[in-house]
Amino acid sequence: MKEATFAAVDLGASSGRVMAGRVGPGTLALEEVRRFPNRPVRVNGTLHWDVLGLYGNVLDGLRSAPRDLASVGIDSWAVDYGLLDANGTLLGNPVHYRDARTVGVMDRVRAELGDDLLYQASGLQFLPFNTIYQLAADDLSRAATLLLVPDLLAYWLTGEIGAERTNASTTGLLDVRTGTWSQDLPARLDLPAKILPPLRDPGSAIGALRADVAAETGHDALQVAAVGSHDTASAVAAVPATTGRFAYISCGTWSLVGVELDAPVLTEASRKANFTNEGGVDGTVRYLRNVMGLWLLQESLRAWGDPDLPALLAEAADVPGLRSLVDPDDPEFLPPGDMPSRIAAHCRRRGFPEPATRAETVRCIMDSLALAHRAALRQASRLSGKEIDVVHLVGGGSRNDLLCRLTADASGLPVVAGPVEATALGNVLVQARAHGLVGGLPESRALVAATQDLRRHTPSGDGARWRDAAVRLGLDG
Ligand code: LFR
Repeated sequence: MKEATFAAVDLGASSGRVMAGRVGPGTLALEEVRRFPNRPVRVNGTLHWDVLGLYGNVLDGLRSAPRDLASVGIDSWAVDYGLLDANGTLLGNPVHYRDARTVGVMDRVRAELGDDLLYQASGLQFLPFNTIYQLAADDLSRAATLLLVPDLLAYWLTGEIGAERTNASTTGLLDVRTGTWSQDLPARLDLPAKILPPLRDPGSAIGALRADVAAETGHDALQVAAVGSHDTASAVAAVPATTGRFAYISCGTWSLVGVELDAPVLTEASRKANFTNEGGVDGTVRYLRNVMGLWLLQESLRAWGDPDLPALLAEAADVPGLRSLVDPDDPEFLPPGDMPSRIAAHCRRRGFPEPATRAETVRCIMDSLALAHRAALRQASRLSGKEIDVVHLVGGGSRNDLLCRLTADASGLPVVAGPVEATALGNVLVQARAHGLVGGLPESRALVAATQDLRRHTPSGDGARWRDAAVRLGLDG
């Protein structure tokens, strides 16, 4: 086989897509087959994912995909799951990680078990929505199997049950040293360990489409492949790095800011800085921190009735910078709601002028994200000992020139923006590797660098202004 086409199902928090990726020597070309919104639905006060709607869109996407697919891989956001009963039937709609059911749960678990024990066991940053805390808030009495979202869709497609490792690493229940389910944590929390399915690695085969699914989609005997099913793992696999001394920002609803390592960092300083050791493709460690990301902008746009974004960003670029600032990672910004009002109140509280216009609010978000990127990059380097020469900003945020430029200015590092569809590319590349069409991570990344549109942003050299702003905001001087 010299060239082949693979389908990537990539589900983000606000939209999903089915892409067809053609891979061969010197070739890596993505084509969008289907794009669809992913709208959470509040039912009886609980925020859910419409997982059947998503699955229906996956089937529609496969139906429209080229006939000659070599395999299909699925990735999505992390941590969320469906529970199956003993007959394999889904018990209720998966709950959205931004739902309020976990309020107070993480603090209770941390008080009970202690931060050190939790961090040494899983290496995971403390986020209130990690699967472990969601499970502690859930009713598991009828649960026989837990499936993370991509594993649930793969189960519906193939009938096969399993847990892909990169996504399993975001649950808080995977042992960071052994890469297997923790024996200790479920017992300590009274969680039934039997619901955790066997683990599988990116690049392994999951199984062929069930006969009824094959008939419905017109893909006879199509293989479903395990990929880095955590979207961030796939995105990092497709970072177009040409040197080892790189950092990445996978920028969409979240900004995942960090470096790739061979081994986890489990020091007290790392725990206190809330850095995570998530599992990457090929046993790498994604050492990173979640920064609230474009969520702040997305929710603001929603509150404003979805005005024209490019026009607003152009206006924001002309607003004087570094006046109104927020700490984007303040937990008050996590739940859905009226973001512009929260931002204004946060500025007031912190002694910064309130943004008076939409453009000023957008500028506040962009400056604040750039400062949070700066802080996370500096800490990632300091805590891991890894030197950084270049920052690769991938994902939807790489389209946002203003944010890329400000991130370069704030960090004092060159920012290479793109590819926009890094996640789908990483998904496709892991499948292509399993077919021998491309080599390991360095070769995959070189192929991305050689074939995709990238834009370089050079820092302007006004580091002192950014340092002062970081100090004023209390974000790492
Ligand atoms: C990004 C992401 C992050 C994860 C967050 C919640 O899409 O997967 O890596 O922390 O969503 O699942």
